[in-house]
Amino acid sequence: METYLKKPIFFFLLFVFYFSHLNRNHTACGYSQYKYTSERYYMALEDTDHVKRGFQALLHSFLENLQKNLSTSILLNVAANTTDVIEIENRHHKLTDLSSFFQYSSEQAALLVGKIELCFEITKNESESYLRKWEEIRWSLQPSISTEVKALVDEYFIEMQSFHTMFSDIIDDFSEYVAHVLRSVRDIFIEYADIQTDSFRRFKATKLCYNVYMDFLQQWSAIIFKCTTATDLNTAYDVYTTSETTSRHVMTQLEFRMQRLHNCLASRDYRMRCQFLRNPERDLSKLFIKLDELQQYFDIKIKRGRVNSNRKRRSDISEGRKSIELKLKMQTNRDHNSTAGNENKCIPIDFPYKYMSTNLKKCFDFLLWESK
Ligand SMILES: *[C@@H]1O[C@H](CO)[C@@H](O)[C@H](O)[C@H]1NC(C)=O
Ligand SMILES: *[C@@H]1O[C@H](CO)[C@@H](O)[C@H](O)[C@H]1NC(C)=O
Ligand SMILES: *[C@@H]1O[C@H](CO)[C@@H](O)[C@H](O)[C@H]1NC(C)=O
Ligand SMILES: *[C@@H]1O[C@H](CO)[C@@H](O)[C@H](O)[C@H]1NC(C)=O
Ligand SMILES: CC(=O)N[C@H]1CO[C@H](CO)[C@@H](O)[C@@H]1O
Repeated sequence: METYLKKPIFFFLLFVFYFSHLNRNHTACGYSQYKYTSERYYMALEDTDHVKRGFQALLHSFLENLQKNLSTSILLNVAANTTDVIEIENRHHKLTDLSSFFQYSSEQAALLVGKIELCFEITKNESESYLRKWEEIRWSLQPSISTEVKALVDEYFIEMQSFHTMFSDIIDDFSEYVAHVLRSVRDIFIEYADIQTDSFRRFKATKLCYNVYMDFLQQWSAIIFKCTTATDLNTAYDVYTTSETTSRHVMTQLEFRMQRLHNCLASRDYRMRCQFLRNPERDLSKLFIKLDELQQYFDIKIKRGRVNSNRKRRSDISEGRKSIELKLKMQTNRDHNSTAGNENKCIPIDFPYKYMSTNLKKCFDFLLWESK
């Protein structure tokens, strides 16, 4: 072939190679041959995110809607030209809408807890599956590969295992906290919805009573809602989002390491390409730092600044001290009767009867109530 033809052909081949390379599914640093992290993991993240955004949107405009739906002055204007029957029906709907809202929100909180717990479990399993993949590679090594390299692969594996243990512990702590917060939101909302349904059964449906009761519910719904969704819920969203970001990063890094191991063992040049195996601690140090940061973030967010200044190094982690400490802390938090104990401080005892004006009390069949 003429030399003047060779050059374009060379560039053409380079071009083809480059674009065929681009068109592959890339996951880690552009040269992933296999997708190591499962679709299931990414789908779980997406799905959870979707439900989380839905839940946030649902709660987002509650206070405005409450104002709109239960404002008696707006209803009075509308009602000026309607019959009493229509008007009362209208108000009846507003009140059932309100309790439906709390019931639905409670269900959504429960759904979100389920999604988040599953997502965290899949995350842990995904991390564990990297250990299995590493072992598979270890067992399928060619006999020609030296025992020295095999030993290095084993040592690296031990470091990965230690990373996995630490990562799983942190995920467990995050999961416990987020689930705890969301479950208490679920419990308060459903209790409040039940109280409304129950009260409504004893309600005397007159025009005046509707007005007084709607004012009452508008005021208390705002109080109870704000109390339930205050700092803890926002912290829980934050904790979840942060752990999700870190988890994505961890998966990319693990994937990268699998690919690198694969490449190094497939090449004949171990000395060059398997360098990273020689010092697993250093090679994984950035990932361990990432976990440390995550743990610190968690301590600051949850323990509200009461941070143990001596950051725990890995030597401690293998003893599992940190996670036991955290679990104990969470257990003591939860021990005050989780379903109806400290969480439901947002709904006062003997609500609503005790908090009603004398006028409003007259609107209920309160003989039934007092005998309760
Ligand atoms: C990977 O590539 C295949 C085939 O080209 C495609 O069907 C699939 O959706 C891709 N997956 C991702 C995550 O891009
Ligand atoms: C307000 O009314 C709308 C329409 O009836 C309903 O969809 C919504 O859930 C209500 N919101 C509240 C907070 O009552
Ligand atoms: C995670 O792994 C455990 C143990 O291997 C298994 O029992 C569980 O079903 C897995 N969870 C999910 C969601 O795949
Ligand atoms: C917790 O609830 C149980 C019943 O569910 C009750 O027997 C116990 O006294 C409660 N403990 C506290 C501290 O309220
Ligand atoms: C019940 C009542 O007052 N209905 C009136 C509502 O307003 C229309 C005119 O806008 C009247 O025709 C109705 O009689």
